[in-house]
Amino acid sequence: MKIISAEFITSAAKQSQFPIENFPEIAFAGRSNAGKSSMINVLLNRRRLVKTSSTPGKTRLINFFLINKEFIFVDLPGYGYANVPKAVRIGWKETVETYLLNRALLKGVVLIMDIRRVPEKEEHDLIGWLKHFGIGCRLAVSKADKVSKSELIRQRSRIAEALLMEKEAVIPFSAKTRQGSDAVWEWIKGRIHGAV
Ligand SMILES: Nc1nc2c(ncn2[C@@H]2O[C@H](COP(=O)(O)OP(=O)(O)O)[C@@H](O)[C@H]2O)c(=O)[nH]1
Ligand SMILES: [Mg+2]
Repeated sequence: MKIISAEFITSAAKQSQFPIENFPEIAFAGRSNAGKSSMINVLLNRRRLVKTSSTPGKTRLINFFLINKEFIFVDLPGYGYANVPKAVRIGWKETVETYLLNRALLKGVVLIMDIRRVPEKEEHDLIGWLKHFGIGCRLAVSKADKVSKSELIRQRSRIAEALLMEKEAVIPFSAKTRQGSDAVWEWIKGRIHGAV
């Protein structure tokens, strides 16, 4: 995908703050620190369009970016944050669910999780929930550069199995080596152009 322009539109904490722009949207979801912002930067060939953080749980807002004046990337706040008061956690969950549930422009969700982890309640819940509402979802397992080739194969199968998915549907990804970025783009392009 040739990126001609990528610009920050707005941050939103609630529905009334969602942008009025009318373009298909692709959202990036996952635990805080999973590598969502890093993936968006890699996909867009921008080093720092989206701030990445070594402090988990910093992003509390939904950030919208207009790409090629054609479609929108949505950086969702991460779930599964440690050291955050319960009330704040519930607020974030509400923000994300409001977005996922009400945004007719949403064409698909890239779910990102660290390849070294195993799916937990949050991933199971989100996948079940997206399925229930008929929102297309693709799983990318991030930080693939952090594991050996054999560990990558093992973890990919393990994660796919836990989520009752074909392992081919799980995309190994690395923001460091750009592994998987073509595969993620292929899926995104299909969603934007209306394929199922
Ligand atoms: N080695 C490696 N580190 C990564 C990768 N993706 C993200 N990181 C690091 O993981 C941390 C969290 O990344 P970030 O994109 O901010 O995660 P987010 O909270 O999901 O948006 C940062 O320190 C990143 O540099 C990756 O593919 N490989
Ligand atoms: Mg982030």
